[in-house]
Amino acid sequence: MSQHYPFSLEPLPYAYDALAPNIDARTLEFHHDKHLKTYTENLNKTLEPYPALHSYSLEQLILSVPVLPDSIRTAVRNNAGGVYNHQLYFASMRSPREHNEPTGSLRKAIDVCFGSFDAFWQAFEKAGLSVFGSGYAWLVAECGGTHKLRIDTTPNQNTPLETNVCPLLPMDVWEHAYYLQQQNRRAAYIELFRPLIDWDVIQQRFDSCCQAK
Ligand code: MN3
Repeated sequence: MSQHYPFSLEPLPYAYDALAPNIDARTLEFHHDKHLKTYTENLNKTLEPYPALHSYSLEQLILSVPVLPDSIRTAVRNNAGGVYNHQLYFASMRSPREHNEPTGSLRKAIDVCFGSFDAFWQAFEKAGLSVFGSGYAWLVAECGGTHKLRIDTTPNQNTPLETNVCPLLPMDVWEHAYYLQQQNRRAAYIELFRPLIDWDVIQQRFDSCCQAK
């Protein structure tokens, strides 16, 4: 993600029906083509009168939120976060697989930090259910030498970048992520999210962000 203003709507990395039946095509189409598009357009509208910010990447904008002018701080947090979080979320999924679990160094870190993959998943599911209103559950890495993993939640479109950790896996638990298909059944959506996680991509994030910090 090395884009700058004007930000464009990044295409989905798969077809609308690629995640079916776990997430149906209509849900995915609305989520990407309406919700992400709106965040992208509103981010550009917010930044348009501020040429000094036009060279900033999404990450730089998010990290700059505390020092931005009052008049745009909330809009940048919501819309840069909205674009960043959704791009990461869509890129974290692939077609559903049975027995979908990570391997390699990420699996080892999960086993060390949570006890087992099942224990991790139970905690992640609980975090997703605990978000009041709209937000995300995250698997993040603390990259200060230990590669310690932990689960966080963020409200609205806030991102874990603000707390100086490496975001590995976002789970969008806004109602718009599941309402068309599941109505108010967030737990059903979370259970169906598990087979969709592209652990190869999450492993790559674990490798690269921990090297960079
Ligand atoms: Mn969303």
